[in-house]
Amino acid sequence: MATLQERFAAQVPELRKELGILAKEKGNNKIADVTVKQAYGGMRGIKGMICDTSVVEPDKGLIIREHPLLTLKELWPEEIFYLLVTGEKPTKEETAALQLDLAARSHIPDYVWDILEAMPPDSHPMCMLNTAILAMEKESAFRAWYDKGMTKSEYWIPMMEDSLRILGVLPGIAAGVYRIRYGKGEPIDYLPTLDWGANYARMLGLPDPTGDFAKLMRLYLNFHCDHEGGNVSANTCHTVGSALSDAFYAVSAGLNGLAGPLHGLANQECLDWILELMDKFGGVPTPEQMREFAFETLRAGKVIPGYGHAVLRVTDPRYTGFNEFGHKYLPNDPVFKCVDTVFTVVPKVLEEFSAERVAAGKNPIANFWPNVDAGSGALLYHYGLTEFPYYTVLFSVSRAMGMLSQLIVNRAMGTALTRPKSVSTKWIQANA
Ligand code: CMX
Repeated sequence: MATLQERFAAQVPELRKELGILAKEKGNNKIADVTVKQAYGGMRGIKGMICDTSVVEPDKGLIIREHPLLTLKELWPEEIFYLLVTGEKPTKEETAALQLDLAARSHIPDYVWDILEAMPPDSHPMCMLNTAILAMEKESAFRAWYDKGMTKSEYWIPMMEDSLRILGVLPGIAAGVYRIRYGKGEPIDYLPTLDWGANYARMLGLPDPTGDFAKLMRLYLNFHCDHEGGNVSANTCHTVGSALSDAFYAVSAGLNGLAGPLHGLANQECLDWILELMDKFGGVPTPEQMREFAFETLRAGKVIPGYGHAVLRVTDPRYTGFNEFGHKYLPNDPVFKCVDTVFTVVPKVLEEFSAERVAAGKNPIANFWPNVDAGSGALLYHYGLTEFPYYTVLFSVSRAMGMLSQLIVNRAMGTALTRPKSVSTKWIQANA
């Protein structure tokens, strides 16, 4: 049995050796060309950074350490974290040791509660979460070790410490944000005998007599864990971390990116859109009514939340996994039924709208299929988590695993300070 820290420590020398060989043998090989369109277009598709925890294949979706996501859906989130960091699935004993370690780090200091209580009552839950993480920066082991003096080869050790501390407190802080923001009563303590996902479900304080909500939370935390390195939150976290800012700074920064409506906030917007749709037609609308509503949204210049993706070109396997859960546990729920039917209507609408855009000289919509955010809200709503501005916080608790595992691996690899070269429009005019 090896703890996560011991297992990763054993891997680091080999990892560094491989990198040394790669740099020597392939250091000057080319991996990308960049067009002017890409430089203006959010650097879409440019290969210019490394992420070993996961990749997103346009035609397959998320692959974690060589495993397609849906083959991992039975894993609990803490097992996924172990896998993200080490590339190996933990044994039962290793999982139990990690659970104990997280529980031992789950105490939330009083000043965090004071800060959250003092925030304006209409603060966005994402702002509350990110503020709380940032407030705990004074605890950073990385900063303490750095101030005392450490070698570069040791960087990953306090980064691992900070990561485990953040993961230890995160479900409790996130659940506390829910309870404070929505007047649900005092925060609930972490139960060391429960796993990480079920703890989060329990600390939210929603009734769960069947244990199905805890199952959903484990799945939810599993599915949102990572999405390679270039998305806004991962990329932001990576860039901040590359300056050797500690994990509290880097994760809080990454999550501020997740709070954008084109990224994680789509999570809250999706259900809003579905409920508006149901409200307008007094229940589950017919496919024809959905089509009309979808076109109305598009003609008003808005996006249909939960559809499209910067990388994916197929239905997101995470949508498929949530859809399977819905069919198994809540097949007759009206909101779930509505989401399920939207899937049969919206891709066609987007395809037609894209053709109209192209005819009008605009760029096409690259992907008509649902992403992760299209399917999860209806499930949360069913179990009584009806405050959809909170949904991105759930996403954040999960995505912190991806960001933290990337930070640990990057510090072990000695990843360099991020500093791409920007050019001016005048330079493009003269040189491109
Ligand atoms: N509804 C309407 N228009 C859409 C669309 C949608 N669902 N998806 C893409 N488009 C539009 C874009 O807004 C863009 O229009 P402009 O050129 O006028 O700005 C055009 O189609 C081309 O975009 P694209 O190349 O297909 O996609 P991008 O890589 O630029 O954007 C994304 C990807 C996710 C931001 C976009 O599909 C979108 O806004 N979707 C809805 C919001 C959403 O679900 N976000 C969550 C994504 C998952 C996540 O990161 O968390």
